[in-house]
Amino acid sequence: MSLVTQTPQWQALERHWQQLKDTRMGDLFAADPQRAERMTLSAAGLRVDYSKNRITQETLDLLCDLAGAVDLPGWTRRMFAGEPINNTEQRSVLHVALRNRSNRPILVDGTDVMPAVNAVLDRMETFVEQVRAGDWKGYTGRPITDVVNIGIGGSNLGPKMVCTALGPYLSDRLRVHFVSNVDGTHLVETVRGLDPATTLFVVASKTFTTQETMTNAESARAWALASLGDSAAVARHFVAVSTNGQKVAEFGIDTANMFGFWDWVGGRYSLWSAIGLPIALAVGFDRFKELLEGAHAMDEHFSTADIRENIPALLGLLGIWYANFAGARTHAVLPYDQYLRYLPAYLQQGDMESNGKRVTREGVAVDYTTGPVVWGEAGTDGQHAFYQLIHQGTQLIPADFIGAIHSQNELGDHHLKFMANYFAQTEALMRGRTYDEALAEMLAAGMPDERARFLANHRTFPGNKPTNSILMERLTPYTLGALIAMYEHRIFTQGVVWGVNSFDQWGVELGKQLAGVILKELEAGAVSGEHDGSTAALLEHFMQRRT
Ligand code: G6Q
Repeated sequence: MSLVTQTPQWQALERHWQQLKDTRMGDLFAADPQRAERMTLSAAGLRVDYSKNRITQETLDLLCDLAGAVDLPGWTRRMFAGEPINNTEQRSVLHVALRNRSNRPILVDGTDVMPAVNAVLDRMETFVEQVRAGDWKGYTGRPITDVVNIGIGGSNLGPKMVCTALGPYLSDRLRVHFVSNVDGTHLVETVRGLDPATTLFVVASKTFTTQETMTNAESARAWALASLGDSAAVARHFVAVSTNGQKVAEFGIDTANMFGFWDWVGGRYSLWSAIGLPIALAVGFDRFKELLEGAHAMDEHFSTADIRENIPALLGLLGIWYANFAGARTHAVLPYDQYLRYLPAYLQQGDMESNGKRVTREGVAVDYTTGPVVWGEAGTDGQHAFYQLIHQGTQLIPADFIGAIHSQNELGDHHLKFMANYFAQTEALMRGRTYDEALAEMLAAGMPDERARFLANHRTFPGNKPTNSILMERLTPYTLGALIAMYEHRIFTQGVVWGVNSFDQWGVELGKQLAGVILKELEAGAVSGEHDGSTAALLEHFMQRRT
């Protein structure tokens, strides 16, 4: 199996970058008045303008040839058909089935998964309605006012991000909180002020063995029972979301209060499953369904549109262009929406855990860059912090700007000011400012010639920085679902080009093992394992100071 770098399509792109690397985007716009129109696509409520990229029609043709060479359409078909494309874990990858609102059969080992998916959705709906209506009573007969989701990684980031993003849709009488970190502070600070009699814990863990989650769940149970007294109260105050019924029962949660999912749902792709229970509790089941519908609309687009008109595929290919041919090492996600403030952290996991891989599906070491570092911050805060480096630093940082035409909180002229920044930044990143422009501006302002000439270099911006502008009418459950699914398929596209398995996470598994070994030593109060000098000294120091 040859690496993608040996394909003629890859090599053509390498040559093409050499030809194009000094081309100015401004010149490309000047030469083609239709460029913005030609390089804008719409689907599932999202409008994506990718014209401010360092590309020509030839670049797009070559990138699409590359997608053909790695058989992106074939891999897409295989994913949607339930084939076990997660080859190291021998699993299907079917988050698309969780939001398959068409109910078209999707087979895993010859069995249609849709009846099981729909059955869990039905159970979730019944439960959510009971809790939201106040009909699900706590042990003392009082309705639930607070839900605490205990989970980490994929069992936390997605629901937390979505519950924050859907702020305007939150219930007034049911607050949802998230505890993930095993640092006791997280649980203590979260339950401070909550009443055990009206608090419901959702213990969310695919495996139900994750150290952080199980530790937090046990402490939460102790906190609840310290006040409620009777262990029978657990049945009214704890529900589980898991694939592991046996462990759920061992923990003491009645499996009647367990919402299941399946091994073909990866943690970081699981917010569409029962892991989304806190979302449905927070915004109501109808809104949760709208979220699924938006994602489904994006799935339909991704699985049917030609690559040239396919938003996630093109965004993925543009990322390949910068990472593998232009030398970019990071990708910035910059939402101009305060409700989307956790989106960068969510995508950081989605992307970096999926494509942070060093061998191909076949286990061959790659000789090219794979997943970039994904980072970002909600605008305009980032502008007053790290944008400096994007504008004038030495690294090439492609960036996605995400915004909405209507704010969920129209307050005076805030939204116009906010979006003025959104538009101005992508324009400035592309245009830059030449030495002569900087100089002329300072001289016109009356600055002495010598001082202006000294400062002109500092005030010069190279520009030609690539951005995508993603706009939606309004941030709703539907558009949010579409946006998340767009990024999932962008990640998928890149994984296919790099030939990696985007759906395993052996690095995460390693972390789980390592901490277990050291914990035993900390509990025993003595270093017994084999450690490097630094780790051994750190452990000794820590244990001495604890006694
Ligand atoms: C996600 C990862 C990882 C996982 C957590 C929690 O894709 O596998 O982030 O979600 O480690 O695992 P559990 O849900 O099994 O507790």
